[in-house]
Amino acid sequence: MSGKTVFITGASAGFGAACARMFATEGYRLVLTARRVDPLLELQKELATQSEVQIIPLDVRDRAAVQGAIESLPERFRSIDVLLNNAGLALGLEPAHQVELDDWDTMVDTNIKGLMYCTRFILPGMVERNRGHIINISSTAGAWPYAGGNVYGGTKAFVTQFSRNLRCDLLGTRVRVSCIQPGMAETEFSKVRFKGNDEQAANVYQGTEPLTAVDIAETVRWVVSQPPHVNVNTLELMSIDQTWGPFAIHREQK
Ligand code: NDP
Ligand code: 8X3
Repeated sequence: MSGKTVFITGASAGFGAACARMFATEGYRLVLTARRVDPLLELQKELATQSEVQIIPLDVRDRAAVQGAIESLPERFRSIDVLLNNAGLALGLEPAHQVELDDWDTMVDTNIKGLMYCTRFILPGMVERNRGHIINISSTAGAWPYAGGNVYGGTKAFVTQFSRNLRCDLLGTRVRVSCIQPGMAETEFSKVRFKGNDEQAANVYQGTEPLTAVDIAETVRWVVSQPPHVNVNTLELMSIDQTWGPFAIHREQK
């Protein structure tokens, strides 16, 4: 056992669940959080022989709940070594003038404000102990624009820049901050984006070999296992089947 503790948001599916399995193999104690309890219970059962697992039903948009969850952690889980800020979602792919405003609110509240709350309530302990690692899951959508990416990409650009700014604030401490920017990966992400439309979700990956949640977990493993003086700032990865497009140009028909 490493004796270390990781706190993962969005551990009920996708990257978060794969990272929970990866951290279990590294001997971490796990604090697994998400809104859905059943998948967390299943994961706790699956990993019980490997790790001590504390599960917390948590909606990261609820500031008081985030504070309460962190402040009431059992003693053995209180000293958090790694915070994996992973919970997040995209909703819709409509152009900005047609989008559901509630979807924009949900993405901002989850991807930006939820990540802010978890960071703000966990970071003081890391600074006090003069050790810790915050790993923020951003996206290629935060670095590169695409049609319909409007607020989702904006929230991920926040995550990337917030990560860099945290590093500036933490200079002189041994607290590390890393930002991972994956491209297209097959998880529940597209099912959520297209609100349960399985066919639309499957079309995103059709004919490609997308990144997997395990690919992201292995990336996180590499990032956390660097020597303590090495801070991986930003790391972008994509499937071999994805790359950048050319500029889009509108031409009037003559
Ligand atoms: P999934 O939909 O598979 O998992 C998302 C996780 O976030 C779930 O565990 C979900 O749990 C949790 N979550 C969503 N809303 C909340 C909330 N309000 N409070 C707490 N937990 C919440 O998607 P991914 O694993 O693919 O996504 C993980 C992260 O990676 C996200 O931030 C996403 O934006 C990012 N990302 C994904 C990419 C992809 O192509 N898949 C590429 C780049 C980045 P529950 O519903 O139980 O609350
Ligand atoms: C998820 C990747 O390209 O669907 O962040 O925005 S993308």
